[in-house]
Amino acid sequence: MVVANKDVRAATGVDAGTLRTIYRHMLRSRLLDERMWILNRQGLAPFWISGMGHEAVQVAMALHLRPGVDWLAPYYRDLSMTLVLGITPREQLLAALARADDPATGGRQMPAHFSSRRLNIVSTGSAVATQLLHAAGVALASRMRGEDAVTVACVGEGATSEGDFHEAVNFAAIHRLPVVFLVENNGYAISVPIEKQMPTPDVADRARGYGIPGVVVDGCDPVLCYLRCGEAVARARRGRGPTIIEAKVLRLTSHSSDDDQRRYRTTEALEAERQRDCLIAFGHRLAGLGVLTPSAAEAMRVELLAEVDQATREAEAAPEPRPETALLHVVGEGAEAG
Ligand SMILES: Cc1ncc(C[n+]2csc(CCOP(=O)(O)OP(=O)(O)O)c2C)c(N)n1
Ligand SMILES: [Mg+2]
Repeated sequence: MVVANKDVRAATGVDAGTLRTIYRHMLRSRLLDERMWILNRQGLAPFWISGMGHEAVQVAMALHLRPGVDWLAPYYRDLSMTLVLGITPREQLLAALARADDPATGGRQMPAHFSSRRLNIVSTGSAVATQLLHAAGVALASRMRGEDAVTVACVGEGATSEGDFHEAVNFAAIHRLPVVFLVENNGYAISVPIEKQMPTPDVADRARGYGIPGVVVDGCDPVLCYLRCGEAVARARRGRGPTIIEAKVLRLTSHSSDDDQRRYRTTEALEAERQRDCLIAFGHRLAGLGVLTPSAAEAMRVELLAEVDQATREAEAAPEPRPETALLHVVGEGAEAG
């Protein structure tokens, strides 16, 4: 069954081509994410922290940004966002495998600490929520330069308990800065469930305290995410100030490759989440809409897996940094010379 684009738009609010693009980006990210876990378990990647279950909202948000013009202050789960903006699978793998050719830091940063000068993706530290302050500063700089760039800053719900979150949102709200705060709420901060993190179920409620909109969206529904993110980005671009978007997402993996969530979540709860996997659900939905047949989706998977395979081969073959460069860019340019 193939349906007319106007019917797809009437049913979803989004055209068929965009729906296919969203699915493709989600699938690409999932396949690369799975590869990172394999490389970690093979002892080749020292660490991995996954975006599985977060893909829908990340892709939806990133598609509203102009790569290299708008700004992203990501956090460690934002593999999908950074892929959409243009960090290639090869570059992602060079970073994860700590290769010298990693364009971000020459293999010196922890895996999943994404950055790209070329794409305006701000280098991130490991202290959670600090990226929000960077984002407020970047947005202020864009305003002072008279540019119409929008900055998106991403954070987990647990990290919104940090003072940095409140300081960044307060400052951005006072100055009506062109920034969107995307809270990716997966219900856990490592092993701490949200009810032990905050006294209210929705982070978005906190927006009211700063006089800005707070929007809750089903982070497993890429269509709703695409619409709500588009509104928030447009609002920021028009000079109307920040929005907090809270996407209720799933954490389909343990916190990181160093964690085992079976020690603090029941088998039933984990199975229930797997049943709600945004990628699988979206695939079924697109098939039902007549936008993407299962065989077309399978062909897409084969093609994208070939890309990930090729990128893996190239990254594995790439040289490691030379030992004599160990201090370069770490404690100052040329510091190793004495
Ligand atoms: C300031 C600070 N405190 C603690 C940590 C250790 N830590 C790393 S990730 C994390 C959990 C964050 O949870 P959340 O914000 O919900 O993001 P998620 O990992 O669930 O996406 C913690 C406590 C840290 N990196 N920085
Ligand atoms: Mg969380």
